[in-house]
This record gives sequence, C-alpha cells and structure tokens, in this order.
Amino acid sequence: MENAYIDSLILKLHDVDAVKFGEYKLKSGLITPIYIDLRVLVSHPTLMNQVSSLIYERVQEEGLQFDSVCGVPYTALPMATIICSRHELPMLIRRKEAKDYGTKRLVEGSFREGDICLIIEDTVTSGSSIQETAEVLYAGGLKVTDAVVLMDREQGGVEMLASKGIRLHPIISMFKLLNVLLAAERIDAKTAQSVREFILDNNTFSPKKENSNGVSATKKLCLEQTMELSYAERAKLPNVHPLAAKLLNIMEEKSSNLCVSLDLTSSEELLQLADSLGPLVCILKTHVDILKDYTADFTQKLQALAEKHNFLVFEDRKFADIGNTVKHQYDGGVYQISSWSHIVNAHVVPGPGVVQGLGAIGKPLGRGCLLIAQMSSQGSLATGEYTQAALKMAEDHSDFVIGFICGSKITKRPEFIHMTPGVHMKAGGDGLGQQYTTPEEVLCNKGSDVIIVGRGILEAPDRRTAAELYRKCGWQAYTKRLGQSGQ
Ligand code: S5P
Repeated sequence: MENAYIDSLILKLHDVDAVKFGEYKLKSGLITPIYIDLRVLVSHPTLMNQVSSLIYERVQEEGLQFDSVCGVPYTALPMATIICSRHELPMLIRRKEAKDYGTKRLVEGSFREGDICLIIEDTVTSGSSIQETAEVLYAGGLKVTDAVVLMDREQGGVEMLASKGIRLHPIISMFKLLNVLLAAERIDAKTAQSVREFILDNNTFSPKKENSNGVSATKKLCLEQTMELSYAERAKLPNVHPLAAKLLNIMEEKSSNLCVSLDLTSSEELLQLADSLGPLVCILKTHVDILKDYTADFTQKLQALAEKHNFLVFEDRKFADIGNTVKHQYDGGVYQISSWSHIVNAHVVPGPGVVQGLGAIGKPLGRGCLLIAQMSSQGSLATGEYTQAALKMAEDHSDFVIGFICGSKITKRPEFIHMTPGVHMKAGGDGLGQQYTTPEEVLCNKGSDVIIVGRGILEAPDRRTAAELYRKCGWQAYTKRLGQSGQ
C-alpha cells in the first residue's frame, strides 16, 4: 500500500473532522484527547470509496480466505456494503437487537455452519466491538479468523483479539496518524506528545504495570519497538542514566538540542557568552586547557551560569590513558574537572580501563561520560570495528556512559544520547581536517540527538542571533524527524 496515499488520506480525514483533538468521552467512559469519528464518512462519498478500496486492498495483500463479510454496525456497515457490492462478495449483517417478530435472527443473510466470516471495522480501541460481533457470528455457527480495521488506536486491540484467536489487520495506526498530522503542521508537537502519552498510558489489554520510573512495561515496549521517541519520552525510560534523563528533560523544556562549543581563550569572554547564549543551549562545551587566564573562580562562575540558565557543562577533555592516570587527570591537577563538569568524554583506545578509572571518580558524583565512537575529522581511524567496540564498552558501563560523540546514530538503544560535532550551516571544512555537516542532515538523516557547534556561532557577526538560528534549525529538524517516524 502506497505510503503517500495513506498520508494524503489521513489529511483528508482530518479535513472532514473525522479526527478531532480536544476532550472526548470514549465508550469506556475514559476521557481521550483524540477522537476518531468515521461516521461522518457517509457524507463524503469520495472519501468513503477511498477508505473502502484501502480496506479491500489490505484484504488482498494479506491473502485472507473467507466465505462472507460482516461490517461491525453501524459505521463499518456502509464500508462492507461498498466492498461486497463492488467485488460481488456475499455479505452478512449483524443485528444489534433481535427483532421480536419474524425470524428473530441476529445475523441476516445466507450462510452455512462453519463458514468463515471476515469482519470489517472502522476504528478499534480495545477490540471489544469486534469481539462482540464475533460472538454473535459464532452463536450463528460461523467462524471468524481475521478482521480488517481502518484506524487502530493502538491501545491493545490487536493483542486482545489475538488472544481470542482473531488476527486484526490495521491500515492506519494512531502513531502514524499523529506523525502525518504533525509533519503537515495540523497539530503541534505538544498535542502529538499528549496524545502519545495518553495512548501509551491507556492500553486496555495489559493495564499499567509501573516500574520505579513510572513507565508501564507495555509502554516501554511500544516506545522501544514502534516509534521514534521524543526526548521527554526517552527521559522516562527505566534504564536511562539520571544525568541523561536530566539532559533530555532540559532539551525538551528549552526546545534545544544545541550544544555550543565555546572554544575561547579568555575566561571573561567565555563567561559573558555563556550568560548570553545560556537560555538557548542544552549543553555548554569547554576546552578548559585553552584558557590563558584560568582560575578556580572561572569554574565557580560557570557553574552558577549553568544553574541560572539550566544547561549542563561538558568539558571536552577526551581522556585517553590507562584507568589510573585518567582518574588523576579527571579529579586532580589544576582543573579538577570532576568537581564542575557534568559531562566528560573519553577515547576508547585504551580499552575499558579508561571508563572504569573515570567512573571511579565520576559515578559517586552523578557525572556522565560520552565515548568517542567516531570523529568529524578527515581520515579519522574511529570507524567500523572501533566504533562497534565503543558501543560495546558503553553497553557494559551504562551506569556511567550516557552516550557517544559520533557522526551518526550507532545504536537504537534510546537511553544513549548521540552528540555530533562538526556542525555548520555551510557544509565543508576548515582546512585543518574538520568536516562540516548541516544541523538538518545530522538530526534528520544521521539520526543524532545533539548538534555541537563551535565556529558556526563563534565566528558569526552576531553570536546570539547565530546561536538562535542553530537552536531553531536543530529543533525543527528534530520535530521533522519525529513526524517522519512511525510505520
Ligand atoms: O570528532 C570530533 C569530536 C569533537 S568533541 N570533532 C570535533 O570537532 N570535536 C570538538 O567539537 C572540537 O574539539 C571542537 O571543540 C568542536 C568543534 O568546533 P567547530 O568550531 O569546528 O564547530
């Protein structure tokens, strides 16, 4: 089935108010932020025909075998009628009430004991309407093996019906619908988010079993398997490191996936810029050893600014020695990095000892570490097996490693954060091996989470305006990516 065709159908359903956002009561009494009302389709014959065609296409794609078709009354009745009339298939009608005269039959039409009846439905929430119809058909001696539904609210209907021996074939899923409407700017990210939360929190088949982070097991499964997660959703995952959760929440709150790299040599200039750009960034990255006038006072002021503007500090120290040495480098010396930097990074070339040494200092302080899995520089050796080794090291030390420095997403595990340097509005290089990619490319195509920008901002005529531009581009690319995800 053509994806673009489904996308345009979703927009048309929204046009005719078959999809509404607000507060609506479901059959179960639950208040839902989204209501699917396909009853209106009877007033839109072209759309009704398209929907019916899609259902029939799905029946054919699945190669379903059946003797007759029954639409769940009332909304799916006209759909079943159109399909059966067009393709000359025998149809059955399930009565909602038995007549108190005549035959008193609950299933109208001709059939034989043991015939298979295909059920057609417009929207499924828990699957109970299909189940009720199936019960009536069973009572009449029919069999039901499959059902096709236009809209699946993804609240447990597929699982519930499967447990009763009925395979449900949905055409449009709730997450797909939300993503298409979001990408077309019919709804905003906040609305999409609240609906996603509602859907995942209200699975009718496996009621919430919450873990300590307040995430139900079903929700976790859905999150991990079926969709691109928002930063906020990832922050709630049970296995996410607390510092990663804090960062993801900051990103969501500030609508920023921008890490600014303040590669400056004057403390005063750095602090002034940190104050000015602070509201726009989720992380501020430093190279403290390039400051010509470092004093302990600098790090105290930087910490105060991090508090004031709610960003994390990342000292880009790139540790690369044996465990015992990096422990001292992290904790001691002039800079005492562990005392002020929330995040540090390390090369994996020494092997796991580097993470263990850093972790010995950083873990008790609640710090986090990024492993350098790839580099932006030309001719980098951090590729292939080396990158895979970095991933393995992160997985083995997820109580301290929160993510990666990388050019593109290297793992689907949503608890790890991917941060990409070498970002500039103009792709190209700097003549010293640095290679630049655009924010859009990094977030949408490479699947990274955070853009690290240095000279793209530092060399701009107005640094604040440039930072705002990067923030905006980064955020738009991320929301676009969310919109593209889903099946
Ligand atoms: O592979 C890398 C890793 C890092 S952390 N490539 C990088 O460029 N970096 C750092 O990101 C680099 O040390 C610098 O601080 C920043 C990129 O700066 P820009 O001015 O080229 O944006």
